[in-house]
Amino acid sequence: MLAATRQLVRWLDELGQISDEEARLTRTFLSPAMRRANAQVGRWMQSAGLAVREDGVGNLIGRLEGPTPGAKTLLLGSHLDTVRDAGRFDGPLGVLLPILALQELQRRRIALPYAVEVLGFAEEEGVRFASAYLGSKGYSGQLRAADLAFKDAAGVSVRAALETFAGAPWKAPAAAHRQSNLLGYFEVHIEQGPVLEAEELAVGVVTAIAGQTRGRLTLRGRAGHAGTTPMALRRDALAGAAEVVLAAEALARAVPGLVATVGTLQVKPGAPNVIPGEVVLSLDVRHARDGARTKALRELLATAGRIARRRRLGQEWQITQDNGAVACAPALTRQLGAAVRAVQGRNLELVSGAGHDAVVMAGLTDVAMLFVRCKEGLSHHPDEQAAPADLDAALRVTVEFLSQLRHV
Ligand code: HGY
Ligand code: MN
Ligand code: MN
Repeated sequence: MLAATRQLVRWLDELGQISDEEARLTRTFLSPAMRRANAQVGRWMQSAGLAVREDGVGNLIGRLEGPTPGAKTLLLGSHLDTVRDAGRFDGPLGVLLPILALQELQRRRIALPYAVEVLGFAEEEGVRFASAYLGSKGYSGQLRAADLAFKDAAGVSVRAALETFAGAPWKAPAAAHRQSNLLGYFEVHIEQGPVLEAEELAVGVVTAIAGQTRGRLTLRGRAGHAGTTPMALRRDALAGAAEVVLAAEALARAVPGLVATVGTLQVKPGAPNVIPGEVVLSLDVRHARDGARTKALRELLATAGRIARRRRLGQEWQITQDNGAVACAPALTRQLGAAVRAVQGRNLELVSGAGHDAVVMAGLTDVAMLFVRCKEGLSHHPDEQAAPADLDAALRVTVEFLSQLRHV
């Protein structure tokens, strides 16, 4: 095993301790833990000889200049934010591994014919504002006014949160690069699924990333006394939401390749002896084919409308994220596949059901992704685990890919 891989394991463990919560790993957009994580990863980037900066959206950027001023740049990275009660690999692996791959290339005295930027995106999961990819959108000049208007549970907008974080009025950062001076974007990420484990492979190459729509469905009934209001007179928003949750599950079970998830429920006013007057539920719908996803969403909202009418509830739907499926760049992916075969002997191509910053970066440049096997495909869970031997394979593939990369 490479010494760099042993260092990677230590860094992942150390970064996994930087959290906004005592007993579990939670690091959300612009939080105090995010500042501490950026500072720590920034020091590691500097130890690898990278020039480090933080942009106006809180992304951490480490740059290694190329041999000539006009050299093109290869972007490498992933996200440093996490879900609640997260594992320590989802995101940070794709930021820390490239730093150590660059150190390994320096150790082998391999000079790259291009510049490199290692990116630690500030917000990929979409936990705080229910809208994912705000970091990579900001970095790539794709942040929109609508994105800045999203509000968190406390009613704070993205714009206000950014101004507080920066201590200055919001100024949209220009896109960090023009497409013409980029070689592409490469992301290493745990698979978060069972395929590599079933195939007994350490790594595989991503061909496409499923599209996803996220939104908030608000059901409004009437709060009332739990003891004196007859059942027939109630307009119980939570009972209605419960029917919607089960309808989402039933539809996804019925449509091959469709997944639908209600991950959060906000119940108001939220007292044991008060009939819930209002519920806001999050909805996350995904499919590898955009037509199937949009059709399923239409059906689900129609079902929710029938439930709301029957229960005399008001209904409001707000989309907070809508990304079509994205194909990885064939030429870049072929080169990555060659690096996988050189290290692992065999390559496997697979589609990602999870979203990644590569979805957004595909709007700026060619993208390629390397997946790393994770135990039982478990992710978004503290027991998320990638074996050191698999991390070693991923690091060797990345070193091989970077050293062989030819401008396509
Ligand atoms: O939700 C996802 O697909 C990713 O983990 N952000
Ligand atoms: Mn991720
Ligand atoms: Mn994730």
